[in-house]
Amino acid sequence: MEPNLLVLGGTTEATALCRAMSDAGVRGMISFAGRVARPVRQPLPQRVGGFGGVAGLVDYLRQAAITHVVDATHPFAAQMSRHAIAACSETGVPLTALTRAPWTPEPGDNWTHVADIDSAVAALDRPAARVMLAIGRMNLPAFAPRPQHFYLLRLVDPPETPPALPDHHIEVDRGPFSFDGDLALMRQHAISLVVSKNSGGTGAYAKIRAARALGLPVIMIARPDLPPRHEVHDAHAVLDWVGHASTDLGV
Ligand code: 3Y8
Ligand code: NAP
Repeated sequence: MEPNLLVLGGTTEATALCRAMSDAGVRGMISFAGRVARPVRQPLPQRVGGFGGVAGLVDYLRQAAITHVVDATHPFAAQMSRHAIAACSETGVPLTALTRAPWTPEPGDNWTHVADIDSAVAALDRPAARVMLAIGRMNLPAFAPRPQHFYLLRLVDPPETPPALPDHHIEVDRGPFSFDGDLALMRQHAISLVVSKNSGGTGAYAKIRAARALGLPVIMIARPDLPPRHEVHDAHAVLDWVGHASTDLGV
């Protein structure tokens, strides 16, 4: 049976993998949660929406005759990653994660490492600052107890309801972002502090480089812990893995 991959997408790396699979003639489907209005078009067939928990994903793997799962979701998409581990363990479908290393501070960086979103909120218990809060939409409600700051928010889609942050400016934009763009944006809003997820990769890194150039402190949120799983770090390694995993399975 020829490979038939399910790529759990939503990242730059997932898009690059879909391009590599299309070029190599490897069959598969990319999947999105449906978090934003228009996910970027991909060179593979795509599905949008949750599977319905682990059981739903198990059913999908069987019904779609998936031979391999590639978890190319964002490092903060921890629930999807846990579900993929559980469903592949239950069905015996091989799983690999296409991940990117966390960012590490470079000379000139002024980072405060925090464990999670709530620790970032605790770290904002300080006199009013001008904060670039570029962590997307989903975690914004957690910052309501820190109304003293001005917030520069960057969202993929305009919010249905205004965020509960009295002093904010919303930038509607989707990455990957550029150093020049983020430098200009941070100067335009006289940003004095950046809050960021340690997403890794290149698409969200512009604000970190811009903060370094401007000598700004960064509150860096560590990514959630995940159970151990097979991991690779680029699209070619995925295609190699599919070859080996297929031979092992005799598919
Ligand atoms: C729906 C699918 C590609 C993928 C591009 C990457 C890079 C640009 C940078 C900042 C940080 C943030 C956010 C971010 C980046 C890439 C990548 C990445 C960060 C899209 C996309 C989907 C999402 C979901 C969205 C979250 C949000 C997070 C915005 C597509 C554009 C902040 C993460 O409004 C919402 O509900 C947004 C939700 C999850 C985090 C959050 O909590 O709000 N990503 N982002 C995916 C789905 O439905 O399954 O349209 O392309 C993808 C990308 N966003 O193909 O080139 O690889 O990470 N995404 C973070 O890192 O902090 C923006 O503003 O500086
Ligand atoms: P999450 O919290 O880990 O997952 C919550 C639920 O959303 C999952 O249980 C699943 O629903 C559904 N889901 C998540 N990713 C999916 C996918 N690729 N395909 C189908 N269903 C998916 O996920 P999240 O953090 O909300 O991330 C959602 C999407 O945005 C993912 O594609 C992720 O890669 C992307 N993204 C997230 C972040 C971030 O900061 N979290 C950043 C950049 C991109 P069911 O249980 O019903 O199956």
